[in-house]
Amino acid sequence: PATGATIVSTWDFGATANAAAHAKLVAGGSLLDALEAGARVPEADPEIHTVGLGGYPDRDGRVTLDAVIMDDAGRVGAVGALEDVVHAVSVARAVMEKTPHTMLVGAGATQFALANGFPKEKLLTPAAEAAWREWLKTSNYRPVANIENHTPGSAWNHDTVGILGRDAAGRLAGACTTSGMAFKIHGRVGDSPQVGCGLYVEAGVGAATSSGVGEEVIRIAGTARVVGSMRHGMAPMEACREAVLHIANLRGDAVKDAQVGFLALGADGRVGAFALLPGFTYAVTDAGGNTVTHKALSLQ
Ligand code: SD4
Repeated sequence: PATGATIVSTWDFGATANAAAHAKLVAGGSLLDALEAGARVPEADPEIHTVGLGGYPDRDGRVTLDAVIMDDAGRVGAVGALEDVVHAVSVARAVMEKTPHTMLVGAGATQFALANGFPKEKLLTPAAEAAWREWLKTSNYRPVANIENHTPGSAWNHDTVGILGRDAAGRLAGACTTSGMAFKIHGRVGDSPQVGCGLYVEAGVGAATSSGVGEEVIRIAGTARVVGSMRHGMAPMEACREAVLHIANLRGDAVKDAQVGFLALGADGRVGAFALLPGFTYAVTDAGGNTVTHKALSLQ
């Protein structure tokens, strides 16, 4: 059934997230309900090693999750370095709805989640633990571009999910959830949960999300920049490209092997994406629930 909504999300696995979001809208859920439901799909999937359960741990063997949810009325909630709770996006929503704050981190985020009835679960799966033990042999931290291309045919082939939606009334919202960069320093928080970095939403303008090496996005407040460009008239794809070019110009050789991808949805329903390197993909679901996966254009 038609919902009148457009849902977009990062990477190929965005298609399953979008399907859950679309189903939620069909069932009468709000846009935020839909995006939360979408983000929960990769969070619950132990085969996806970059989000939620089964995510690769930090260098100390601890899985720490970052997530954010935001609507176009400026309501926002986020968690950084959350441990022992699978559905980081739902904890982020609880921060938004039940506290006067916008972000909780670390032990405080976990304490808040458990106090609000979220189940305590072990996030480190045997497969993720094995990958960590293998990594420990060299302990060489090197962000891998397009982790989905790293081991062809394996179950690694996914990344951070950023999901954006526009409902029939033209209202916008978004969510983003991740286990962050594999083997990061304990306590590291990436771009994903930070407003204006992993996600930004502005009424009447658009919404944007990012994936890739979070530090490069944070340096330029990436999604705030993308939405700002759209505010000044750029189309979504052009705005994503401008932010990618800015990173490339600013950072030069430091980002020659790094991936950063931006995905944007305009208040008019237009969709665009752009990345530093080839390989960034995104899924678009239209009002009728039809989903198409696209390859983003890239600088290289
Ligand atoms: C981070 N941006 O924590 C996330 C990870 C990611 O592709 O998207 N990887 O930096």
